[in-house]
Amino acid sequence: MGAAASGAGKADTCWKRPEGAAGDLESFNTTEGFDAHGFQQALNGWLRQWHMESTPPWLVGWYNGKRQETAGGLQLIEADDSAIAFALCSVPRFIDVVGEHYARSRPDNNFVDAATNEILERLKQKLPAELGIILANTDVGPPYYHVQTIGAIAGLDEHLEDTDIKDEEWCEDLRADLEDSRDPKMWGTDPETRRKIFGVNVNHKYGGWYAYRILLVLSNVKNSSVEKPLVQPTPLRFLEAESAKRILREYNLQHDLCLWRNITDAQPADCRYSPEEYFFFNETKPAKRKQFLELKAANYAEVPKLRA
Ligand code: B12
Repeated sequence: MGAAASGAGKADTCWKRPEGAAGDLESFNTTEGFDAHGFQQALNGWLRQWHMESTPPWLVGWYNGKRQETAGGLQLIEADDSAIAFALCSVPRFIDVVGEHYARSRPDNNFVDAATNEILERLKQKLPAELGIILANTDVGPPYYHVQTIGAIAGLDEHLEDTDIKDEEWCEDLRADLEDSRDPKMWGTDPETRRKIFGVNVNHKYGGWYAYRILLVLSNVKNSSVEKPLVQPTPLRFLEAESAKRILREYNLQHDLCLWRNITDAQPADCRYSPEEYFFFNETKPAKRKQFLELKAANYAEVPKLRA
């Protein structure tokens, strides 16, 4: 039985974060014989303190190819197809990083983006320029990138579209429910938009309790010069048909309850957002988010130092 179900503490946990020593990152300063997986480990070692994690390494061409196939070539990454890249996600307890950033900098709005940008700048300083670093906050554009496609081609998570559900009657029912529930004031009157089922990504460890934040491309590191050339992984398919339906329905119909984020009822508590995180990330009013962060900041005995 999982800890969440038994209430027996943290025996069943996803809290074991990827291994890797943060201090190693600067040593990846030559492009020849580049150890892409070793770099990912060092990156994860550095990211751990920010409550973030990296995808495995992937090639720009895998992403651009998939965008050609599925979206007519929209939102491509402008780098060589053989360049190595990573996407960085925030995971549970990222709210603490956002709170600390707020207490240090008191931004007026876009509190999460501002915290992400601070991490992005720290990472830029840390990484050897020889690698041809390109960094972008994927919640802010232009340029815009389709991060769910990145997760899918990198083998981090499973991408679910309505076309994956082999039950047209079920899809039609969901479309009808969406049309009834989506307010035309927000969604407009076009029936196609109001009936659209949006795709969602699901991670085997975090379910949906994480978010894509940063794109990192090592534009000078090519697949021909890495120690072990990368081979594109087979797309993940770990969800049972019934779970896939439940998640797609919850994500589209009542995403703010966040039930779509659970793979099972026994999802360990530390693989989900904390209660305060749940409320903060569901809050859409900037003034209320600001007030939440003010309350959080009042609990620090001194201005929090940068984590790295
Ligand atoms: C715009 C946007 C929205 C818009 C529109 C939704 C949308 N999907 O477009 C609105 C405001 C409605 C929205 C809402 C939400 N969003 Co939003 N949103 C985005 C954003 C910024 C861009 C997405 C985009 O480009 N849309 C353009 C349209 C055309 O894309 P699309 O509908 O997905 O269609 C594409 C795919 O279907 C793809 N495709 C087709 N076939 C196939 C097959 C395969 C295998 C693959 C890989 C792709 C693929 O091609 C299509 C054309 O581009 C992304 C972050 C990002 N940078 O990508 C987050 C993102 C998609 N949102 C996210 C979330 C969590 C939400 C919310 C739950 C709110 C929240 N933040 O908690 C709600 C839920 C959605 C709902 N039920 O209404 C997460 C999803 C995480 C996940 N696990 O999948 C993302 C990735 C943000 C993040 N930082 O992680 N969102």
